[in-house]
Amino acid sequence: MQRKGDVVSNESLANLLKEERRFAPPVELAAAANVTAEAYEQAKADRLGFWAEQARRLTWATEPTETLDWSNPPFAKWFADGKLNVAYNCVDRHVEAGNGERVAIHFEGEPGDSRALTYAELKDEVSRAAHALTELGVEKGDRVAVYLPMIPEAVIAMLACARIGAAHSVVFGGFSADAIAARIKDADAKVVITADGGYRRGKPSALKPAVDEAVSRVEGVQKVLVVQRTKQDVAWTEGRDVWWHEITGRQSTEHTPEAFDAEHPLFILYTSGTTGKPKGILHTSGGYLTQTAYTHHAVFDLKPETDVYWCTADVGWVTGHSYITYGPLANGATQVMYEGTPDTPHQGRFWEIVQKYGVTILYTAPTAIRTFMKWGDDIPAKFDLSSLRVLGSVGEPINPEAWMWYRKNIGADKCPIVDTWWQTETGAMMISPLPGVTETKPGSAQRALPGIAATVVDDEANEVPDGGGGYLVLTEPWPSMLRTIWGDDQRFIDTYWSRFQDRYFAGDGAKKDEDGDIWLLGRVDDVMLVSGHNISTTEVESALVSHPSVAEAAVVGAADETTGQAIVAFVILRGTANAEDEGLVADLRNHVGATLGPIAKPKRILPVAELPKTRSGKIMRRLLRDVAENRELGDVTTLTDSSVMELIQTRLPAAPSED
Ligand code: 6R9
Repeated sequence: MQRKGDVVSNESLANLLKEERRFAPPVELAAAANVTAEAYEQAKADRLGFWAEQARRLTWATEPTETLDWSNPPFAKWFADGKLNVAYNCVDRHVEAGNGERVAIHFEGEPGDSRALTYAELKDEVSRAAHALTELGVEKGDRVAVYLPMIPEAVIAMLACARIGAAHSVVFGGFSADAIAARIKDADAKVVITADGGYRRGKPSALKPAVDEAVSRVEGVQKVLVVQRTKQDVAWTEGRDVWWHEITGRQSTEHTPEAFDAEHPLFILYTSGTTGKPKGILHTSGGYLTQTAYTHHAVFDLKPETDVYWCTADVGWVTGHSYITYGPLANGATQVMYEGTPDTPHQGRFWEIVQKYGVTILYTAPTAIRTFMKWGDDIPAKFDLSSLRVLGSVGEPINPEAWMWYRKNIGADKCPIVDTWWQTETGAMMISPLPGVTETKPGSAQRALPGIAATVVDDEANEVPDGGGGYLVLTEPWPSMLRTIWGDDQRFIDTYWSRFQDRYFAGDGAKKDEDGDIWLLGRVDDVMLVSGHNISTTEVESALVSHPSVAEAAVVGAADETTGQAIVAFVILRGTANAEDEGLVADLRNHVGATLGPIAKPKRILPVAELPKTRSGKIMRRLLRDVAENRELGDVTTLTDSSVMELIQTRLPAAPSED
């Protein structure tokens, strides 16, 4: 019997397995790769020994002698008797090693202003900010909320907190006062760091008013530290508000970092999940930094002396924490940080930045890649992208067609693509190809990284054989795992550790192909049950995106009297396709039918201009389900742009297409 959430679906499985394109690692890259196939063997032979060795990438004030303490599962301790300062590891030690003149951050503002910060300068800035926070009363163990645009001060603020042992809680700059207030309250933050505003789509966009409103609604915030970015007018509360440049400007650039326990809290990051109150995911210091540093080194093959790395994520997303701030800086990387949107002032902005800084490693999200596909191949073709050597993807399953587009149009058919699966909860990458080792397959994240144990299980928690599908689980603790949900241990246990006894349930559906490689199928909450068949939204979306007229698709299951659920697809068309073309909708339905089988044909297809997305570009299918089932919209606070839903709702009267 098939049940909802039982992701096994043979007809669609057969389809993914039809993906037969394979790409060997480039010979030159493989010959000089940071990590070879041996790493898998080594980690398999002695997993904890492997991680103990990776921990030596860091500089410890007290070297750990313990690796993992799993005596009280699921509450892990890694490297528990070690002590370190995370900010020292990300900044000072590179200066001490003689690399103070190396650029840490090439900042590119949206209006075109730019600023380079060397490691020596970063050390000075972080030291001043650390002193400033102390002056404002922040102490070890406190929480600081950070609500900033994509400017270097965001990284400096995070590192300053880490330096003095205060946990930061970064709130995405697009969130509302409500969302900020809820997060300040839950974490009991004492200080908020914000800015007057940031540049978005060609104009200054205010940030401080949302903080002012949030702070007026909750107790406990003593100071609001304000970075001046746009110089727009701001309301000012005397005694509470402090200009960042004024207070940091009069501090010393000398600051002695204190060593904290490896398990000292580093940050809380809220993740909304599909329902309920946001979960404050708690990460700690030594294990987190070990795994972010190792994965950044291994998966991107980072050579700190020569590479220019660029992760396009926002710091408000876990990707910005692990792969802008902590992993790259722990490794002494030179990176680009961009403030704005990809189409300001023109749709080639990303490629112009790659060309300007000679970016060698680019890490972005499928949603961005599909947008670039929509804008057209001619745009990246106008720029010199020949510096690129490794391309990364994160945030959602990448559709095989988007993967191929990325490889061809951005990677000149030569750069390996690393499709990295991980979560806010996992802290760092878990499943990904290694660029010098893996023969890649478009659309698959492939294999657990060395030292990581992942598999796919069925409803009864049995591991599925190669060729089978089910739920993705992580079977061994890992260094950068979440330690708990802030203030709610029970919810931590219930959410992640109860479904498949002792194993961490990620909430994602997945399949293993005949080689044992893993294909992610999206959140199990999104799996559709149509006439007794489980169909994953990811596969129907990939089938739609493989049609030349479709740039992006979001698929949901809407309640249906006859079939239980019916497939409803929202599609964004590519440049020249016409949304009013009746024939096109029929054509798309047939295309899905031909690719996946008739059962997967969407009942309705609605061309739309935009899709509702989160900060990390994930489609909010929950809202689309509300639309498809004519319900009032649920919580929209984590949506980046709320006008999108109004636009979509106006499309609804379109007649359902007939079967
Ligand atoms: C890093 C991040 C986590 C969820 C995760 C999964 C989806 C992320 C993916 C992917 C397929 C990938 N996801 N990377 N799905 N392939 N390479 O995105 O964290 O925002 O917490 O989201 O994102 O569904 O469970 P977070």
